[in-house]
Amino acid sequence: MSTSTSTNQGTLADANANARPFTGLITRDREPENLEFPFSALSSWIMPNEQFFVRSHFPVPKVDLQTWRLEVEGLVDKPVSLTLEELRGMPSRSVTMVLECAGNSRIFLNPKVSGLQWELGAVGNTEWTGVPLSEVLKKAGVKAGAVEVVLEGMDRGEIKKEPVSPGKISYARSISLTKAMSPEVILAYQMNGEDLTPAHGFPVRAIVPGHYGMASVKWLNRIILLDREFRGYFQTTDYTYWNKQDGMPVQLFPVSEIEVKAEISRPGLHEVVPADSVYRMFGAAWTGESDVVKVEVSTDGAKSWQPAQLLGDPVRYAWRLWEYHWSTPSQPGRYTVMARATDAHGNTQPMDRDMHRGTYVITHVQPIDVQVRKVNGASSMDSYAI
Ligand SMILES: Nc1nc2c(c(=O)[nH]1)N[C@H]1C(S)=C(S)[C@@H](COP(=O)(O)O)O[C@H]1N2
Ligand SMILES: [Mo]
Repeated sequence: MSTSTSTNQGTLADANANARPFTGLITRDREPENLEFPFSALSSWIMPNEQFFVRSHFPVPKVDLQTWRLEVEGLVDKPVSLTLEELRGMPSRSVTMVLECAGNSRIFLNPKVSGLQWELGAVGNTEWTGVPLSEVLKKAGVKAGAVEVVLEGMDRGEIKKEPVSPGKISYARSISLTKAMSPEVILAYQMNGEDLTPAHGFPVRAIVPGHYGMASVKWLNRIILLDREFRGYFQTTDYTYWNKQDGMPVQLFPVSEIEVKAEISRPGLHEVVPADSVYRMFGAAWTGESDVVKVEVSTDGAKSWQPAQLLGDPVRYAWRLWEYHWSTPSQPGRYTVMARATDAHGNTQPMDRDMHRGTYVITHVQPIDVQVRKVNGASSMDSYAI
């Protein structure tokens, strides 16, 4: 069972010819190391491994492959314990997906909220290879009554900032059994054809396409089947949002599915754009269990919207690159550009922030302020970089 990713995205290797040079990841936190991709350096549909952002709550755990096992337990017919060799010997598949941290774009929240101050680069799109989680669950035999699958990582630590954790805890998240049995959910040991690096979860991580990054548990070594909702720290205290449903009082839900969003790579925040020229705007757009069908761009502060061109083919769970040729104004000054995406379910990004989402799922339309300037000697062709 192998899915092809050889769509015509491959020919977009130089998709962002006017990308800023990649000069390294931005450090958002040192201990543990949290690194952001400078989004204006986006230059290809598939992100190179060394450009992929890192989001870790605890230090990278030490792994001894002699003793490492992946355990499957809980509501199963027989608990399973796999060595890395056994897991890698099982039928595998590859999935290209966008992995976005639920806190990505947090700098756009006003008033400021606590949490890592991500700009646009806590997101990436790569090809992951591994064993479908469903195959591993079938080996163990799922008992009737199981509804959730807990994914636990080897990393441990104490959260000392409010809300504090009850001492040392491990990183764990759950997904529904239905999602766990879907073919796209894999236990990945490779990223773009190379073994996972320690920062990205060596030797094995979960890959949960369509869900925010927190579901894709790194350093995975235990899977537990439950007949009820999992109530772990990262499922109840952190990574939650308030929502009203079916006339019920507001309730707290775990953040889960990705919502539709477009981001602008070029121009970057505060970039100087030549006046009276044609500037190629470029970016990426993605959504959860659907496909992006439209990206629109506004260069006049959301008064009017023009269609951008979607590049390549749609690939479910991956991002879609887009471009728009902007005829820049002759009047120098500060301008705001925006992009908004719509998916096949008819969801469009909202203009305003929904306060119920707290510090996560930041998908309202994000204004990028640029400086339009007369550039000496620049003809419109100079800035027309494709
Ligand atoms: N074990 C473990 N898995 C984890 C995390 C973590 O701290 N520990 N962080 C999660 C979050 S919040 C995100 S956004 C992604 C980031 O994956 P990356 O570091 O490979 O980009 O990993 C997820 N998986
Ligand atoms: Mo995240």
